[in-house]
Amino acid sequence: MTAFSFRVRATDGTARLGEIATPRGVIRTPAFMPVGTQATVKAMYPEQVRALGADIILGNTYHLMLRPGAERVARLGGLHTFMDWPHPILTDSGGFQVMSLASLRKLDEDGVTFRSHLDGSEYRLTPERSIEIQGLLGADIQMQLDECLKLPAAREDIARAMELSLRWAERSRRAFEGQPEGRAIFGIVQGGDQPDLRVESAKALAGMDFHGLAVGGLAVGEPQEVMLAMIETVEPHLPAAKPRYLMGVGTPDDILEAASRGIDMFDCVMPTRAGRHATAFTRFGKINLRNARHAEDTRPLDPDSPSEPLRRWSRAYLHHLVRAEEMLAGMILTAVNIAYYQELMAGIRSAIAEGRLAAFREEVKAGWARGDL
Ligand code: PRF
Repeated sequence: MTAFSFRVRATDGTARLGEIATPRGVIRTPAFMPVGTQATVKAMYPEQVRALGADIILGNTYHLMLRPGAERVARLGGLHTFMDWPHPILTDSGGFQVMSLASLRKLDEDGVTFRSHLDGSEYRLTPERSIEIQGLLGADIQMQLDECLKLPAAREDIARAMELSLRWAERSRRAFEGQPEGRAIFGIVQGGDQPDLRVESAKALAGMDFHGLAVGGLAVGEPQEVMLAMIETVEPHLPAAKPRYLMGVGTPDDILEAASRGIDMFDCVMPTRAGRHATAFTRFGKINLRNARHAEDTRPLDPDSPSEPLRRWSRAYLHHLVRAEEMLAGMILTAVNIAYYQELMAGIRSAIAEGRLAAFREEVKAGWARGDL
């Protein structure tokens, strides 16, 4: 059985090219993890997600604890078997989703009580229960329970949430003890838009023996420049030998900028959600296929893309599927967007390997700026 390990293969400025080894396979970093909230990357077969270039997907404690239930998934063989995705899975801890989806939330020192957004029934999540659930799901990479505030927020609230998250980090790390060899747990840096609180959080977590660290509490309402400034602030305090994950980010531009600043892992609903809402991400920027200008456009989204979904169908056909509300529209555009995100990550990785990330960044941005002619 392979142990969990991370190795940096090359650097370019603060950017890193690396490899995370897990018993279920290697994750090439910088990596983008498609989101599979409900034990499915919506509209995709698992083998498609894999073929489009994903090494790892994300699952959610919150959704799966409500339905079908973590104990049930465990009885059914664990999340990998249940959904038939044999490659690595990272699960989020649930705190963030409780704050954005659940109702009647009550947070205390020990954990959070909330009502399900599905049927109103009451649940409780503590650091120990979150890790127990992630263990029952069989997640390869598990996340500590944390408290993430939306921005803007008052400094005293940001400080309180960051300190609570540190105490939950210690409890989560302890609860993880005894899980099978090869699994990993990441701590989560909080601290909002306050540089000194970010540094305090990163330093404390760096001393806690996590397998990797995430930067949480960003892309929650602040401008991109604030997000990037916070990454620059914490980066020197994140252990260089461990993977760094920027949670819930982001747009292709966010990813390019954050990877340039030393982030190794990303996840976001953007490519999958946008795909179900008629938007395609391409080298020429975003294209809204609902727009009437595509009605008789025989060109594919990108004839030179290495990915079949961008080459195969005309824009006119995709426009028709969107207007007719056909399921295939969401299926094709989700594939297009996962392909584009993975193509971007592969481009970032090659550029770091060759020491030309700055030039790559300018080329990619020029393509987006050129627009879809
Ligand atoms: N914490 C957790 N999950 C998250 C976030 C966080 O801060 C974010 C913030 N962008 C997304 N997902 N646990």
